[in-house]
Amino acid sequence: MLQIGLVGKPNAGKSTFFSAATLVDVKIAPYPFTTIEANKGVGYVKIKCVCSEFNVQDNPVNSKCIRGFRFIPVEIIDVAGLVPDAWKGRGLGNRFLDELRRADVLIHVVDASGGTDEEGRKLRPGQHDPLKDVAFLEKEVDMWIFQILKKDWNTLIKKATILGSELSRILAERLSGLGVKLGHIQQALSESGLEDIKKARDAGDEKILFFVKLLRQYSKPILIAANKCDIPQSEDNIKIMMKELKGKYIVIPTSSISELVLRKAAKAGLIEYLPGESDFKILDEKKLSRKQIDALEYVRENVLKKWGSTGVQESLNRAVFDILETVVVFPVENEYKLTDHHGRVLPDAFLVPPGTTAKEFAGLIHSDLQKKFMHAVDARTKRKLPANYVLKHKDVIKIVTRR
Ligand SMILES: Nc1nc2c(ncn2[C@@H]2O[C@H](COP(=O)(O)OP(=O)(O)O)[C@@H](O)[C@H]2O)c(=O)[nH]1
Ligand SMILES: [Mg+2]
Repeated sequence: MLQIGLVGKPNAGKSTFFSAATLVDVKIAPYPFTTIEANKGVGYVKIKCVCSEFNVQDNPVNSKCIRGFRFIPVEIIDVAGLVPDAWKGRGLGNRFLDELRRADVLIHVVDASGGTDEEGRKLRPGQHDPLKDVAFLEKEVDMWIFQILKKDWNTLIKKATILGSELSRILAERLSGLGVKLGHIQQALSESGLEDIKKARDAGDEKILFFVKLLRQYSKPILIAANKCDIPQSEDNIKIMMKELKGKYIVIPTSSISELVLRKAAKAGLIEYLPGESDFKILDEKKLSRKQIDALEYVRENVLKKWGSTGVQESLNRAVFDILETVVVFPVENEYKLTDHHGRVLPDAFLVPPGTTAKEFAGLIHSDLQKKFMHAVDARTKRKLPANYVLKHKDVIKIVTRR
């Protein structure tokens, strides 16, 4: 499953974001190092489902369809707070960084109110510059990769020279545990001018670090959730962050706590609310206390009306669809009825990396499907698609195999 890592300093709101996104209760407390074990859970990205386009009633199996929106599962990990110099092992740093190995994309939860210092200690809102947190996190992840590479750099170069193999392959082998792909390494090597083994051999720390920065951008891309947008002091900070980080980061104003309040109320049947929506409806006012109504109204006025949504769903969606450019594919066995062999309509929605071909997709479902692959069929046009057809977002396809 595609994995999203939540990162940031203590008390930025990672666990609250995690609880909201997964609606799993985890310990939420106002002091550092509350979360020692990284929490893993299932959250969802949300798309407009194809059921309405085909005008069918679907029977989702691997995902959920609510009011025409398909919610597709992703794995979310809540990593305990990063403190400065975590890469040197400070504050259980390495352990936390290790938790990010498998992450495809990171959501950096930043306290946009400026109400926590760099170690996560409480301050009055407005006392800390959240832009500093962005730079700090970049540095931590960069130094983490750098120290791993630096330690073995000469050995790796020698190995590439002796074996006569490409440096990128040797590096990919070394970094495979970090979830760094060969393509990312090739791209970063070429952009840092280290493709040439002689240049790589002579590279100093600065040059290696430059390569590492590029590598981090490709292999662990980051989206910024400017959290606590419900606090008044956040407004100016968010404007500054958006301006300063423009072109470099996607910044999403977020109020994790508001999303948690709304999801809990919706789960309890008190309100009608779908994640990502810009409003909610109170179902039965009599069941709510004055305090609960006030809290909900506060969220409506200070978050939903002001920012458009709580930002939690948008953060997940944009990380998956805008940063990773993930494509959703609906496989079916009957291209007319859009069913699987049990007769279920549009049962599954798969998240696949951009550039995935029809035959590769068959392999993601089952290795046997790939072996016996003949062609695919586009359920919209009923046309045959060749093995090397590159899947498009929301394709509905049937895989045809040899007997
Ligand atoms: N006002 C406000 N407070 C929040 C928000 N998200 C989290 N918090 C509070 O910030 C504190 C730390 O949250 P937590 O999720 O434990 O942070 P973590 O250490 O990053 O996991 C708690 O007191 C939360 O209630 C938010 O969106 N708005
Ligand atoms: Mg936490």
